[in-house]
Amino acid sequence: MFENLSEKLESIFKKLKGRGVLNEESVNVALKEIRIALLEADVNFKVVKDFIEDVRLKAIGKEVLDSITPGQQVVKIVHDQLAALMGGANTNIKFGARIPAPLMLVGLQGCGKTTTAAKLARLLSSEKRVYLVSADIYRPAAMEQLAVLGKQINAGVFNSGNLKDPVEICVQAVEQARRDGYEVIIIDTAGRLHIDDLLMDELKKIKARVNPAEIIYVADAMTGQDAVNVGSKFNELIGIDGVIITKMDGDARGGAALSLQAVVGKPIKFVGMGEKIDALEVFHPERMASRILGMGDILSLVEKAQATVDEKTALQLEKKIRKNEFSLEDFRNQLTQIRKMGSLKDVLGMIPGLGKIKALKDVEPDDKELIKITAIIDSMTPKERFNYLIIDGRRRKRIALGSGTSVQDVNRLLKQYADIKKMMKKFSQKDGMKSFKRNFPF
Ligand SMILES: Nc1nc2c(ncn2[C@@H]2O[C@H](COP(=O)(O)OP(=O)(O)OP(=O)(O)O)[C@@H](O)[C@H]2O)c(=O)[nH]1
Ligand SMILES: [Mg+2]
Repeated sequence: MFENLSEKLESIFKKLKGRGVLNEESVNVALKEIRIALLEADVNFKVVKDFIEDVRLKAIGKEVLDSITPGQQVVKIVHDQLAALMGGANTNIKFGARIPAPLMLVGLQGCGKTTTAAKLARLLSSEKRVYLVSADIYRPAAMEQLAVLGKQINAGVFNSGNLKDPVEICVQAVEQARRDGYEVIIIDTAGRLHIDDLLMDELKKIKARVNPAEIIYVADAMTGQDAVNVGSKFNELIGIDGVIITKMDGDARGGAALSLQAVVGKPIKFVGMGEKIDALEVFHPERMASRILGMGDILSLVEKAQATVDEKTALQLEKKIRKNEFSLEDFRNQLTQIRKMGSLKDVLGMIPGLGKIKALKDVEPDDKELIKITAIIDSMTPKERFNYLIIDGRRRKRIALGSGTSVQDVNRLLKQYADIKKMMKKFSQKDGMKSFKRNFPF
C-alpha cells in the first residue's frame, strides 16, 4: 500500500535537504513534484490542487526551526496536511438510542461488504452484542457466506428461511435481533457491478423501513477514483454516514483513501487490511499520513524541535505572568499563536476552572477580528502596550483612528485584555502554574 507514493515523496524530500531557508523557489520545485506523485497515486485532481495550495501557503516564508533542515520542515507540513486531508470529522460510529442499532453496509459487487460485515461484528463484539443479516438474495451462497463467517466469530446470524424480499428480510431480522437482546445489527446488502436503479430502489426501501443508525459505504481501495465516484453517487442517492476502505493491504495506489473524505465529505471509519476476519482497523488519519510518508524519525524530530520552541515561549510567558507583565503585545502574540492551534475556548477549557470564566467566551477571534485586534494593538505606542491603564479617552480615539476601527472596538479589546490579565493574576497566585504551563503550550 502506498509504496510508490512513499518512495516518490521520500526522494523529493531528499532533494530539499541542506538548503538553508524555506524559500519560494525550492518549495515550488518540491511542490511540483509532489503534485505529480499524488496524481500518479490516483488522487482526485481537484483534491491535489487544493492540497498543493495549502502546503504552499504553510511552507513558504515559514521560519525553519533550529536544529532541523528545511526539507524536514516540509515533510512535517506535508504530513500534517495529508492527515487533515483524510481526517477531521468524527470517525466513531453513532449507534443512536435505539436498540438494536441497525448499521447498513452498501457498495458495489465484490468490494468486501460481506467480509467487512463479519469483521466489523467481530470488532464491535468486545463492547456490544452484534447480530448479522444478509439481504443478498441474488448471489447464490451469499447468505451462506455470511453464516459461515458469523459462526467463526460467534455472532448471531439471521436465518431468513423462506423469505424472498430483501426489505422484508431486514425488517424481520431487526425484530428478531430485538427479541434476542442484540444491541447492534449489521445489514449486509447485495452488490451490483454498477449503480443501477434497481439496487438503489432496494437500498432506499431498506433504509426507509429499517432507519439505520448509520449507512456505511464500503469502498474497494483497488478501484481508485471509481470508488470515490461511486461513493459520491451512493451519498447523493441514499446518503451515507461514513466509509470503510477495504483491500488496503493490496497494491492500491492510495488515491481512494486520499480523496474520499475530501470529495464525498464523509469520514473514513475503518480500513480493511486483509482477507482474514481480524484484518479491520480503526482509521487514524495521522497514522495513515505517517505510513504514507514513512518518515517517522523525521516527524518526531520536528515535533521535538517544535516542543522545545513551545517550551521556551511558555517559560517566558510564565515569567511575565508571574511578574504581572503580560502586555498587550503578548496578548496579540498569544492570540495569533492560538489561531494556529485551534479554538481558544478549547485550549482554555482544558485548564481546570478556566473554561468557565465568562470573559473568555468573548475572546474567540475569527480571522477578521484578529486582523482588527492586531491593527488596534499595532496603533498603540510601546508605552501604551506595556501599560494599558494610561490609555484614556483621547488615546482611545487616536488608536481607533489609526487602526481604522471604532472607539467601541478599542474599548472592547481593552476590556477583554483587562479581564484576562485579572484572571492570570489570580491564576498565578494559586498553585496552578504547573497545569497552566502544561495546558498553555504557546
Ligand atoms: N486483501 C483483502 N481482501 C479483501 C478485503 N476485504 C475483502 N476482501 C476480499 O474481497 C473479496 C470479496 O469480498 P466480499 O466480502 O465477498 O465482497 P462483497 O462486497 O460482499 O461482494 P458481493 O456480495 O458479491 O457484492 C473476497 O475474496 C474477500 O476475501 C481486504 O481488506 N483485503
Ligand atoms: Mg456480499
